[in-house]
Amino acid sequence: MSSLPIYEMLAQAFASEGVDSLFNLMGDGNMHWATAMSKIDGMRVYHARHEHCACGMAMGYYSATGKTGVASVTCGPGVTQIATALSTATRARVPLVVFAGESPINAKWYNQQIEQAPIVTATGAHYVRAHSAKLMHEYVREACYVARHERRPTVLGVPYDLQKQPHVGPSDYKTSAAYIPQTGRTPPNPETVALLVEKLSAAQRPIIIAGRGVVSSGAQAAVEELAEASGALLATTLPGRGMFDHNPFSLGVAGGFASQVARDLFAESDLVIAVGASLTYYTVDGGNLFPKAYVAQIDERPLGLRDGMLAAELFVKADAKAGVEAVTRELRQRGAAKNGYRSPKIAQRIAETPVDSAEFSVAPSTFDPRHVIAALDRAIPKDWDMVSGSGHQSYFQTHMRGRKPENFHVLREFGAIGNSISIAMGVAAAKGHGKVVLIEGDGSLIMHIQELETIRRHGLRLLICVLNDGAYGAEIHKLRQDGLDDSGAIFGRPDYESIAKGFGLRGANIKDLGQLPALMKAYDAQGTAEIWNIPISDQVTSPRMRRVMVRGHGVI
Ligand SMILES: Cc1ncc(C[n+]2csc(CCOP(=O)(O)OP(=O)(O)O)c2C)c(N)n1
Ligand SMILES: [Mg+2]
Repeated sequence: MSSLPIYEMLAQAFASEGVDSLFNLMGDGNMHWATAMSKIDGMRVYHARHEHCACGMAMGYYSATGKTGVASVTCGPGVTQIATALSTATRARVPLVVFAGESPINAKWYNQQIEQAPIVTATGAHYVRAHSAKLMHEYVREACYVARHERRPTVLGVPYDLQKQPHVGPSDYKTSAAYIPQTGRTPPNPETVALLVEKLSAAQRPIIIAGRGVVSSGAQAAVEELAEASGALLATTLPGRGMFDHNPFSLGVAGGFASQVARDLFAESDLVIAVGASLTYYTVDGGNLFPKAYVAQIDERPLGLRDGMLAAELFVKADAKAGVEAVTRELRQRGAAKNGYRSPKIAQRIAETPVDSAEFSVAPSTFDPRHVIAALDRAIPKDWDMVSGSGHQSYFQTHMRGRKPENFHVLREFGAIGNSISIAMGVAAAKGHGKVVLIEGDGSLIMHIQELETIRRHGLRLLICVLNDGAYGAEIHKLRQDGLDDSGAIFGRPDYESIAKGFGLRGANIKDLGQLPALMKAYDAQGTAEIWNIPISDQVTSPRMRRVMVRGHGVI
């Protein structure tokens, strides 16, 4: 038995879970616990300026390390602030634990009282209502277990008067890891493998789309081998971006962000096999990407109905590596390898077709965003971590090349702008090497600009490149198309050089893309975060936006 206050014991339980970083904003409900956390040996505590950003940092930490992110907010207004972050984490299946207080259970009245559970569960997150002093260990374990095992954000609500009472249970804590089933790789059912091999043998133009499941299962080489044996072209989901950039038969990303040549080749495909990819609305471009293809999926968690559509017609339920290797084995046993969709002509087409060759008139002193991305791709070393921002500009950065998906951080499933600065901060905190770039829109960045202060105070090192069209680009293009006044979405280009400097960081307004290599050297040579403010044209629309404009609807 221990006589520690409960908040101390709770902090020790989190430390036993292997937590080494906490992203926090204090109030009545969490300040005792957060302070106890900060006294634990080796614990790094980051204090953000907005609760949403504390959660965003924890999500970035997860994206960079694969470990559960831990954030903390106070009760009441601290919890209402994080509805967007929780929804984002739910959609992106991010294991996240948020320690929130709860209003005191023994008070007759408390101004910050609100029913937290419905707010949290409405986002899809799990809520643990920790009201029994005896069960505190169980609560922490449940929160960590659900976050990790279900890849779902979880909020732990502990009334703050209860936190100050002495802990009455046993002092030893059994971690959630002991409760997580270790089942090893799921092998495929040989019957479904045989069905898929039949389809693959008959296909003339197969394409394999690899998703995040391929990365987590270490199946990249196995997927390339299957593609070669079956004559399939290769593509990835957006989070899998860059996986096969070295392969001459790689089309880059599938979906609404696909290049022109990828779209053309997908349009003629007769078989698409998704591996470790859940075939979201975005990956299949709302059903428009491969209308002629028979679709099969190899996945641990096959979903028949995905985003309102039939995801696939044949499902091989398996770990990506085990499933793909079984299909390749069976295919080889059945006969010789075939060329399928592969030929020197196709490789040449892939290599030579520009991503998008549409022409626009670009106003003086602004840049074509496609040229900006090409210049950034040359200036930023390939091994850097890259965080993808939101808005219309995010299309362009998708086409940077030769960067591994392990270093690519994109958590945009909920479609909320304003998240990426804190996600990038979490990546920078976890990596600690300063080789992190956030490419972001001007409107998204300013939504949580206060976090530049957090960056400065904690000495976080990252490079922020703003593709600044002086507007909510996503909105102006749609409004213009519909013949409406766009002025409500135009703000003028913020002077991010001065903003950065005002927060004690470095900044540069880019006048010439030729400056970038020298600026890169200067960034490397010092220890402070930096913003490059790059004025882009508000006339250049992405192919994705142009299609949305033609169809007159769509999700962007
Ligand atoms: C929280 C939230 N508010 C509003 C929107 C609507 N929205 C989508 S894109 C966008 C514009 C983002 O502007 P910016 O970051 O400058 O990127 P751009 O589209 O200009 O490239 C807005 C306001 C949203 N998706 N999320
Ligand atoms: Mg903008």
